[in-house]
Amino acid sequence: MSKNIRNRTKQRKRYNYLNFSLQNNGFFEKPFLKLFLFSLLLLFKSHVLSNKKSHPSALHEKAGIPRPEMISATAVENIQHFRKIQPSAAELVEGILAGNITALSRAITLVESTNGTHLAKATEVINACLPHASQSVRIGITGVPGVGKSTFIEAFGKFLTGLGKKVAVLAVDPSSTISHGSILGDKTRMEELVKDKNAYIRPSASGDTLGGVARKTRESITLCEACGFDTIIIETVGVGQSETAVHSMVDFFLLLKISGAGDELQGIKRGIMEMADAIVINKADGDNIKKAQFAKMEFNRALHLFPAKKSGWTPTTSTCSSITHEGIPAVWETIEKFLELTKGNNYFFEKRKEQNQYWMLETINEQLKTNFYNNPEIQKSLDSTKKAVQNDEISPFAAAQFLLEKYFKKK
Ligand SMILES: Nc1nc2c(ncn2[C@@H]2O[C@H](COP(=O)(O)OP(=O)(O)OP(=O)(O)O)[C@@H](O)[C@H]2O)c(=O)[nH]1
Ligand SMILES: [Mg+2]
Repeated sequence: MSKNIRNRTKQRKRYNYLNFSLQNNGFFEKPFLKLFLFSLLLLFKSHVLSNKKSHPSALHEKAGIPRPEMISATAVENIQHFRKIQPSAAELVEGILAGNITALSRAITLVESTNGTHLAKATEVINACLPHASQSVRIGITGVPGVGKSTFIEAFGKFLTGLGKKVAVLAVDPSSTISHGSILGDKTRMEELVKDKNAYIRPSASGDTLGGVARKTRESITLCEACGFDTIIIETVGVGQSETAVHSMVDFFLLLKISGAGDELQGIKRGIMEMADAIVINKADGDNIKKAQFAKMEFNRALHLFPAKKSGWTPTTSTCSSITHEGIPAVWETIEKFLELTKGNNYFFEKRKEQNQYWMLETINEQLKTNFYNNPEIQKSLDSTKKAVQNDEISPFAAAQFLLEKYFKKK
């Protein structure tokens, strides 16, 4: 009983205490809370204002990290100079002739531009560069995807810069018209060459037609040569028409192959074999050496079945490994022999003249086509005429004639 009374007294005491503290809370805390919140607000405001003073806008730039010493101050200055301003044609030419890579890249971008206003400036730059194009050798390299073109160019390019040469790598890649340049991804395969100050790697131009892309690469060659590059490598994927375009802009055409399952000649286009000045079997390393040797023999036999070349050159076959670099110097020796022969019999110079004519005609064809399809009158009638042809309402030839007449009348 007495325990019960003690418990109840305890409970009452606790209740009284709680009651008292609640009452006190109500009484004391409200003004305190207000004061506390108010001072918090003041603090926050002053913080924001002081921050605003030091960061006037969201675009405020921090000082950043200092430039590492290994980066040349002159190079940075050159890049900044050319980025900031839109250099005139004369300035670009001056930069290119002085060996400035930034000026070269800008000029190539100009050449690749589809903006009509850039055309005149690009033409001016190219014309001014033409007389200064260095004595160069232009090498075309083709091969199916995965054959090792990029790896080969990395090894071969490094070998050439080791000889004191200045190497420019350009590309004609039909797939790049969609993917905007495959060498760009390939740059990872050319890790060493990318870093080499005597090498310049440019992803292939993008465009609507192979002809357009190839023409831009052809013009880029002139710019690279004027910039002092004496060895120009043009890479292309050996699937489609791009080899013909590349063959028409190089002195030496190299077909890269790998050994297969003994059926080396299967599926290889006769046209590509005919164009090749050398067939190099890549990946001749490890277990693959014997197979590569066999493939070499087979290609050699096949090449002898082709008629003799106008150049007087007998195409060669060899093996190499772009990984171990075995056989890479021999490829250059072959090219040197080719140059000696074809410069001696004048074929080298005659071929370049022929190529120049080819590119003039190609450019006319290309421009006429672009101009035709961009004509507003043609654009208006093209779709309906196409439909009429599809529905046999008009013959394809009559429809073409109808559109051409429309185009020339409006000219
Ligand atoms: N063992 C060996 N592997 C090689 C050699 N050359 C290239 N490869 C490998 O073959 C693969 C394809 O090489 P790439 O250089 O990307 O071939 P690619 O012809 O440029 O290919 P695409 O750019 O797709 O047309 C890579 O995994 C290379 O490491 C070689 O000489 N030996
Ligand atoms: Mg590649």
